[in-house]
Amino acid sequence: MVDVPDLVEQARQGKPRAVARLISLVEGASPQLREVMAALAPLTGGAYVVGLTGSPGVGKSTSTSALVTAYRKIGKRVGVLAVDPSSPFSGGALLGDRVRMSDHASDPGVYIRSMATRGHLGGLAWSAPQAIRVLDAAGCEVILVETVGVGQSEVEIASQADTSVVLLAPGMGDGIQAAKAGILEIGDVYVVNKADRDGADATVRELNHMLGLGEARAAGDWRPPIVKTIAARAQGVDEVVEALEKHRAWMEERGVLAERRRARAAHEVETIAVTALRERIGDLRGDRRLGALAERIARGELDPYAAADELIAGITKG
Ligand SMILES: Nc1nc2c(ncn2[C@@H]2O[C@H](COP(=O)(O)OP(=O)(O)OP(=O)(O)O)[C@@H](O)[C@H]2O)c(=O)[nH]1
Ligand SMILES: [Mg+2]
Repeated sequence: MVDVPDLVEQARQGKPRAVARLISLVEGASPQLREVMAALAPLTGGAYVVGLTGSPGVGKSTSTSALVTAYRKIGKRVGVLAVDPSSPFSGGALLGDRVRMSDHASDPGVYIRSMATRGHLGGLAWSAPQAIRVLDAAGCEVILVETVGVGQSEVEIASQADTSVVLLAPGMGDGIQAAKAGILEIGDVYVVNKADRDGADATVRELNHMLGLGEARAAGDWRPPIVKTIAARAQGVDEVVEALEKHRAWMEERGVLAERRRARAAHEVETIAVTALRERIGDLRGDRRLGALAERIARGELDPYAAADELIAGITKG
């Protein structure tokens, strides 16, 4: 058993080991999470959460690392969460992340963590927001969340940020791939990285067209900017920070930030509740109650809807 109040206090002071420990509790879906989250709740709300998403290899980690440097320059405490849908120990991508991120390894103002789910039922959609809460409570003023823009839950995580950044690179039909993956709709800021390669301007044009950025918008609507970067040389990164700050200011002026955070909280609750329900229903397999209901359905005495209602009523009673 973990001494939760002590661990939370240490995390609040920004002690990396305590933060790591708390995120491990999230990853492992620890039964002590209820206590942890209750203790963290009053400490949260200070962080600005930025999601970065895009196809594999587009330069998310390189950009994240460059953004960390940029935010450190202006004195912000930064948290990074690299969300990996598979195991954190397989695949070269994360190894690459570690190498690049090691630039910041000795900086106490930066906390970097990659996270996987180890097959928990709720998956990343369940765990990522809770890991973000840990970093928020630990005093990170900016939290950068890197997710690969493939798969529904990764896109979902990215779309739950305060500001979502969608990265593309020239060539490879990246724009079309992004559109297929459903990440084109979620961008508040678009980045065309690898601008040192041929075709960056064509990608910007293509993106402009796909997003309908040429079309008229209502006055005061957010018009997602497209920023060209060479993340590997930290070029254009200050412009990305500028675009992020503009979006944040725009959201604050219009109450959009508060609205997004409420929507995020609602989504979080829903995910936790649905996961808990699914777990309880899963536990019922082979259970007498479910068996009895199935028996009545098979005999034509009961329809499956009525049975499902009865089942839900039964498991939510306690
Ligand atoms: N030419 C060029 N290469 C870049 C640039 N930015 C990143 N790269 C390279 O692109 C490769 C992939 O970069 P990453 O930052 O690991 O990309 P990622 O999107 O995080 O990749 P995954 O996490 O595997 O999806 C690396 O070899 C980088 O060095 C750039 O601006 N120009
Ligand atoms: Mg990466």
